[in-house]
Amino acid sequence: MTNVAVVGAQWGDEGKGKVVDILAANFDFVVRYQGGHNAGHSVVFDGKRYALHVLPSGVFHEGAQNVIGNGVVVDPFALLKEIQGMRAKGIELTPENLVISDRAHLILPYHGILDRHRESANSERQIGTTGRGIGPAYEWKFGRRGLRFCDAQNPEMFKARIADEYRDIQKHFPELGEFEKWDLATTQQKSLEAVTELMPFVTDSVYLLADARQNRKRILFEGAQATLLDIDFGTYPYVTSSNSCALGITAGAGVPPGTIDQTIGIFKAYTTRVGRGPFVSELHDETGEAIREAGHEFGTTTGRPRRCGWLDLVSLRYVHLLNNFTTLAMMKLDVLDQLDEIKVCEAYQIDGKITDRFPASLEVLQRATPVYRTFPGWKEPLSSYRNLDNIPAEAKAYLKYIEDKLECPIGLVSVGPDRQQTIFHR
Ligand code: 2SA
Ligand code: MG
Repeated sequence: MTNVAVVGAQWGDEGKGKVVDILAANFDFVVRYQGGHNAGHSVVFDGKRYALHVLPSGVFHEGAQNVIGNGVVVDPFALLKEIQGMRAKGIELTPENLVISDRAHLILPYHGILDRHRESANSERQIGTTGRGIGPAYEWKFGRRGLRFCDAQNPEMFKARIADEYRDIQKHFPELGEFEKWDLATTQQKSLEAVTELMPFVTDSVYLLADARQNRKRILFEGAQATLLDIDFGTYPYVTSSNSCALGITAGAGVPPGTIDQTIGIFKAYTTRVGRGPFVSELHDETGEAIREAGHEFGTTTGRPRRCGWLDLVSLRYVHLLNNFTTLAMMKLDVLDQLDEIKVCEAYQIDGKITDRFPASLEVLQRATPVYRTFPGWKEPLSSYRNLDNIPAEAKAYLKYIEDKLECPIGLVSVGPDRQQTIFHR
């Protein structure tokens, strides 16, 4: 097995960053294929916590080359800030260990302004975005008016195109307040400066990854957000604007189908969601609060409290169909340590009928109520276990049940945020 994908199986924040960081030591390339600095991947080791946004989670390993693929939307200001932040912590990003695809689209200041404006203007249609300009940047990309890193090779054309877009947005949204800070000349000049500063990292990643495959280098694909936030398969319109499941990898990284040998589905022992949208197994009681507190469930990028609920096997089975996981990684099992009982949503009841299918229609999904199976808790801290054979019988039964229901082995169980607090299985 050479190439592996790490993909979120819920609504994000499953712990992809931790898994990628652990695996990265064995890989030559770590590739992000979608999303942007809306992501918040945390990595903890040697007592320090690092939050990554648009940088791939392989940056802590010297041997790995990190690639920001063509499918990622890059805010050049945010990326520069992240690189500087890493430098301050002793992690140096150079063209040797970081590469940006010349085909990657830019998030420019007006995209962020538009995103935040929409989120504040009309509460009916709020998505609960991160306000980072992700949606508008993808709109520009698919509307064929986006700007890419390679476009900055011609500064005059680059500036002229910014002027076109800027005036167009201002015409349609004259009320956008933040334009005062980002007038046209400032936007043109600062954007060009920021992109120029990043140019040493920019390369044609199609050839880079083709060479890598030919030389049998190992590639790790790192998903951001997750399958239920996928633009095609998630809970539309409460999704992010990219194909965040494994189906996005070939287009977003520029590699042919068949490149991926193994796909690891990352899920938490419970479910969380940040932002709006349906969540059938959501808890609105003190158990939900307890999970949020124990799991520190607050957004890594925005600090927003995450909504918490039980594991949902209906959605997980659907997600598994799309990604065809070869292995599962169950994260944050230790967060459930203190609970008397643990529930799992096995089916939905919709209009009086029981179903195990995850519906496309949001209206239908909103009418679904969970059908639960209850498990006794283990009431013991799991954080120092390093072998699944010794864990309490109740925890073992919970894992076994999930493996059987999903027909997929759980190959890794996380019992704490540190790299060390990980149990490998099989
Ligand atoms: P956007 O900004 O357009 O991508 O928002 C659209 C939806 O996607 C959700 N989304 C996320 N959900 C979980 N985690 C994400 N990353 C950060 C984190 C988020 C944070 O790791 O905690 O800090 O708030 C992420 N990014 C996007 C978003 O909530 C919307 O539902
Ligand atoms: Mg996150």
